[in-house]
Amino acid sequence: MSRQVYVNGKLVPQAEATVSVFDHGLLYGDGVFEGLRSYGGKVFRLTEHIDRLYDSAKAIWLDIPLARTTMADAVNETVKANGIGDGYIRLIVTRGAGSLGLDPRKCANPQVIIIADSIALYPPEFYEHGMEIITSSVIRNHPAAVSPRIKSLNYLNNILAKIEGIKAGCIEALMLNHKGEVAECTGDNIFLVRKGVLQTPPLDAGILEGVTRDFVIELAQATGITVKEMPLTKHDVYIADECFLTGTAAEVIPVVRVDARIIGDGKPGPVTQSLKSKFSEAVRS
Ligand code: PXG
Repeated sequence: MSRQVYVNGKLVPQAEATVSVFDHGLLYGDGVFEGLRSYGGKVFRLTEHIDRLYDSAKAIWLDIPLARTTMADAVNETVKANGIGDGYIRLIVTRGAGSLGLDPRKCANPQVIIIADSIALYPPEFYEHGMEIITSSVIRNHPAAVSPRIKSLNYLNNILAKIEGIKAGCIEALMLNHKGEVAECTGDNIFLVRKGVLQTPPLDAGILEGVTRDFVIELAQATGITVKEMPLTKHDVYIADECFLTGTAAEVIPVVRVDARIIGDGKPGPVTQSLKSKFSEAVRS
């Protein structure tokens, strides 16, 4: 289906939604993005996603040429123009067209692009029975390089980890940080359950602060579950009673095998199942 895509203030048919081959987003991955979801036409946690986009942009010295409220309106307008109920929104800001050469001063006009489309879901059996992941040999970005807190257009590190997962027959892969601690998966945050306590790596483990992660922490706390943001190792993963991942695309997805080890009893556990259904109810209400 042909989409109306927002490009720099205008909705245009997707065939006309183009960027220059001199755009530094293409030439160097110089830009930032967000992936959002809408449920029944309403964008989930829009403010949080927009705030993260502007934080990412600030960290790379990219001035987004729109006020946050205008950006939020543009997202809503794009969702509406495409008649999207349950869907996926990709928000991209590139450095814009410049010359061949890194110098961002040559890029006068950042490009703002918003795509609203239907969402490709993970196979339902993963949600029902849980999925398998492996630990990738590719470590998450060192925090002193491109900070993992920035959702930049440089995703190659994560893509390499994902390819390793795919080669091993898994659709997600766990990434460790430069200290060998558990960071996150290539496009999802990770949670463990151990003796009734929900554990997840802290932000300084070098992870993206997932909007879904924050929401699941709130949901768990509201239910009286103790949540600990703590450094975790692969050992903690292997001995966990339960494991699940969170992300905009994945929502809450159980993990039952990691590096060929069975997690808990090999089935999605009770805490995971409860948070998963609470999540579904909350986003759809
Ligand atoms: N870690 C990383 C590295 C991510 O890229 C998450 C965690 C989860 O964050 P949110 O805010 O979504 O809960 C992400 C998000 C895609 C896609 O198209 C990827 C993400 C989100 C949406 C779509 O692959 N990654």
